[in-house]
Amino acid sequence: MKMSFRWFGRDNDPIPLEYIRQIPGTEEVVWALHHKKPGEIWTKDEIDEEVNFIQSLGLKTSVVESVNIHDDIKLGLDSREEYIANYIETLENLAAAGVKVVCYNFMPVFDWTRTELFHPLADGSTAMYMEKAQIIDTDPHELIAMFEKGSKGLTLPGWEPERMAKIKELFAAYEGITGEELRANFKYFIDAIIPTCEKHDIKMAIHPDDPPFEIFNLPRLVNNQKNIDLLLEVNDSPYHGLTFCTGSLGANPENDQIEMLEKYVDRTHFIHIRNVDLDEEGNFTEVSHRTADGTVDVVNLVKVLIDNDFDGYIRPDHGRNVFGEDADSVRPGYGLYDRAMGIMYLNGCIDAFTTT
Ligand SMILES: [Mn+2]
Repeated sequence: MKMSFRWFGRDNDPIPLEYIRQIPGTEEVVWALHHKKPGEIWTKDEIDEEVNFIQSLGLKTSVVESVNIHDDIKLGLDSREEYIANYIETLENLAAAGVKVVCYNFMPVFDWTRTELFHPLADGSTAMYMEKAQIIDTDPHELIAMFEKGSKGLTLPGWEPERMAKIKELFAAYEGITGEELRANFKYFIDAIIPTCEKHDIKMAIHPDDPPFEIFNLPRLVNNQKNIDLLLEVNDSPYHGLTFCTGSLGANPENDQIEMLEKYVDRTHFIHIRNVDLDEEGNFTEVSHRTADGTVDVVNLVKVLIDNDFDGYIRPDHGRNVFGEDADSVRPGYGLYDRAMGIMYLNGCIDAFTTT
């Protein structure tokens, strides 16, 4: 298994690649062209420039997170044909640059959702937090009104202001869409791109929905065993696989992640490891990677990977804000220090299970 670290590019990430290289065992940078909008083609020149820069620092560029999917594809509109053709061209260009795995998601309207970005922990650090009731009890129309008033009550990171300005239209477009319809639109997309993936040896790794339950009446496709089974069944190619995210799946207490990872490890191309501390009301805090600090059994999840000779890519996922790191400059959850400690914890688990 290859250890990696997510990085948001020279314009967006204050963490120098020179520092990432100093985290023991880290050989890969998980990257993306973050200025690209969903549906746009990533050109060969743009890809080469980024890949060459990362590689010039001695790091590899095998994994991209994410190439986002245009809403017209998720909605199954006629205009999806153009966006699927663009996606295929992007995959061809990425494969030509040596990229092996593409992480993406198929969530309607929102990328990940939290209610607090700097929730104080007892040790003086802060972490992202989600209060389930605040999300579950919010009617989409109330939510739209909150955004129109400029409320900061809910945090929806990763969405550019242009997208938030369109939130009303997006909700209207998705109104009434069922899980079955969304899955059919997913199948249409994956069936269209998989021949390209097989031809050019580039694997698709869909990320679980975060949080792993319905929010604002929007359906979910990647949140529990039943739905992941249905999702994988739409196309049997091994090039249609998962990003197994232990933090996302860990926010649903019904997910037995050890059982799930054992079941899906052969279709898993990328794994995000983080711990969450899930309480009885379904609220969760993103804690340190250590098993004892939360409700995810990180040690035994790593053991499943080792026992199954997992040869894909792994990265620490969100970390806390620790050691006084400037929370304004790094993206929430994506500071250097706690993720570097996460890697060392994972390295310890990996070594403990592989050393003879
Ligand atoms: Mn993740």
